[in-house]
Amino acid sequence: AQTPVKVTVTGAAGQIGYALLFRIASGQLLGADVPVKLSLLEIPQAVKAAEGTAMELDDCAFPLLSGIEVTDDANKAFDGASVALLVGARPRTAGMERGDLLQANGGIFGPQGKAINDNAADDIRVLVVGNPANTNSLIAQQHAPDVPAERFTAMTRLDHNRALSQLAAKLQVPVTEIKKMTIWGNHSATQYPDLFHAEVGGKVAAEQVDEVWLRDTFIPTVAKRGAAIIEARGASSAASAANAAIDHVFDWVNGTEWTSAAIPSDGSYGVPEGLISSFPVASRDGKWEIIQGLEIDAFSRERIDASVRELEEERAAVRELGLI
Ligand code: NAX
Repeated sequence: AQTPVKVTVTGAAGQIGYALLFRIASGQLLGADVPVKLSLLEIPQAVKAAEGTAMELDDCAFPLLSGIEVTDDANKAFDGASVALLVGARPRTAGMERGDLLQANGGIFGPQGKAINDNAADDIRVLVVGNPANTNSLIAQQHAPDVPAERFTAMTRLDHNRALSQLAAKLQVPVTEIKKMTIWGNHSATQYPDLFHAEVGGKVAAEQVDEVWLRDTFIPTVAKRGAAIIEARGASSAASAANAAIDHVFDWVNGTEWTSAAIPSDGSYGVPEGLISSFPVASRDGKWEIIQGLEIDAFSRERIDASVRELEEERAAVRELGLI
């Protein structure tokens, strides 16, 4: 039998954790033939709740789930881990400035990066979900000098999936008809969902919708969907975020021709090297590759640049705070 793969989930007692863990244990993260061991990392006051979730995982008697540990010790949680889903983060609360938010998250993602560096398996792959996801991923990466930099990623797959579903609804086509969707930049309101490279029925998507809809409805609807979910549900996206995390890791491990993921920039498309920014990516042999050679027109350039500028500002801020 195959050795179980250890998957660590932080913020395991939270609402995304609750939507995520059962899907991992059922085989959807890595594949229906890959046994998994789960490690649930929480802060001390939430360990008991995470233990409750672990009891429910037990009660599913998942054939692929070979063990569960619950801990508040990051070194233990990441020991031997091959996949780390960093979901727990410090949310922005009323009156909190960006500097305070970055500082609080630096206090989480710096030490977790170091714990990954010191304890994880050689093939560790990290997906940061907790916001501000791109910059939290950068902080963790900078504390893990022994881990290849490209193993640190952040999630824009939820934005990608939102863009697919908005476009499918507009054109009255199944989502499977849409190819080459791309989210560029930061997982924030500045993100740029790009219809100039997306294709529907083999033709450019931007040419099948009117310009006003693209600019004034599509882009803001995708970028502000998180807020719309909070408004409707009274709670932030959880099952859809968990679903996107599953998609991201599954494709990273098993390969894909085209999706969106925030990965360390190599300077492609004018995105400064090292920023963890969303790109059109393929995955081959377990590695993300930025899809090259796309023509970027003035409309897209302006929007990519604006989102990348925000990422640069966040990087400058965490440098100034001594967090990286
Ligand atoms: P919850 O508040 O329900 O859960 C967060 C959990 O993290 C809590 O149980 C908390 O105890 C735990 N936690 C806090 N600090 C921790 C630490 N240092 N170590 C381990 N655990 C810790 O939030 P939830 O709705 O699950 O969202 C989690 C994060 O995902 C938030 O930062 C949220 O902003 C972010 N999101 C990111 C999305 C994306 O597309 N990248 C979309 C969904 C979501 O908004």
